[in-house]
Amino acid sequence: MRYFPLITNIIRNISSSLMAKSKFEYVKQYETEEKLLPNCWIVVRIDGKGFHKFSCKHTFTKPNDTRALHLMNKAAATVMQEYKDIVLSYGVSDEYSFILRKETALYNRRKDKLMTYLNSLFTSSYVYFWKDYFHDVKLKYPPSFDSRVVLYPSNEELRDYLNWRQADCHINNLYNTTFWALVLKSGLTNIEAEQKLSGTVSSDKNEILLSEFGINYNNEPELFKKGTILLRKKIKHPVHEKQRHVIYPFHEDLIQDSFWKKNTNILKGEVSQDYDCSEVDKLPELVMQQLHLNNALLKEDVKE
Ligand SMILES: Nc1nc2c(ncn2[C@@H]2O[C@H](COP(=O)(O)OP(=O)(O)OP(=O)(O)O)[C@@H](O)[C@H]2O)c(=O)[nH]1
Ligand SMILES: [Mg+2]
Repeated sequence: MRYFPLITNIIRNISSSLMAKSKFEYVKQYETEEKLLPNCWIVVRIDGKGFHKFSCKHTFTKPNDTRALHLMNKAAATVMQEYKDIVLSYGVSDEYSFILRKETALYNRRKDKLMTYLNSLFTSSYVYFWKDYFHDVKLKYPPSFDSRVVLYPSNEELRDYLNWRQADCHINNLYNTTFWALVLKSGLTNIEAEQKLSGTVSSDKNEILLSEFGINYNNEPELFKKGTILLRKKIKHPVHEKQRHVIYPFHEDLIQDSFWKKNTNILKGEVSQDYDCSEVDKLPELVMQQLHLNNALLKEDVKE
């Protein structure tokens, strides 16, 4: 009788292991898993699906909607807060690139895990924070984003990747600013504006903007001209002056060496760097939110 519990346990263990290895289990062998090469920068780029239509349906301002751009930045900052191995993110229009440090061991460098987790957190954050940026504009249908992973073995290639995205931002923004000025201010049809701009170079567009609309392209917002670079920075809290780690948005030229000389930590794969923001008039809203501060009153909403 005293052996009865022992025998029952053995029988239970055998039957549960038989259940775990059901006859269907073999299908698992069909699953594949791609591990990303070691010692390479990992870039995950997401891009809005059909945002031409999405921006029309949600009456985005042309050519740049500040609410939409800040919402993209908020969603990307949320991703960076969750995944500390992202050293830099770069966003423009409906796309965001996330750069993971070369040595990251996140999810054992499994491609599917990295790509899908980053993408789904970005997408859910975009929807979750929508109302904070668009207020009365109702989200009419769920947006989605594609994503891809690209590996770059050297710092030079990583920099050229980012240069490519920022150069694209400049080219598209100059074109779109001129195109929409012609359509919205001069009353040209889309086709007429397209024809007028066909074959023009940058200086021609700058000239059209200045002579026809009094717009000096250089004075356009940096957010539109340069896109957004999100970096991890250690800053002094403006109220209690303790150090705080934040995701900080910059709108500057990353093609120049000076950007990389200022931010030496990025290529070293070191995650955060001190930033003296005492010279900045006003902390960006994205940073104020992380510090639980209200920009208008600069007083703490929530005690830390
Ligand atoms: N009006 C306006 N439109 C924007 C803004 N940002 C993005 N878009 C729209 O989003 C598009 C993004 O370009 P793409 O990614 O090449 O186009 P897409 O329609 O998203 O197509 P797929 O990415 O191939 O699915 C732009 O061409 C614009 O039509 C904005 O701030 N204002
Ligand atoms: Mg798109």
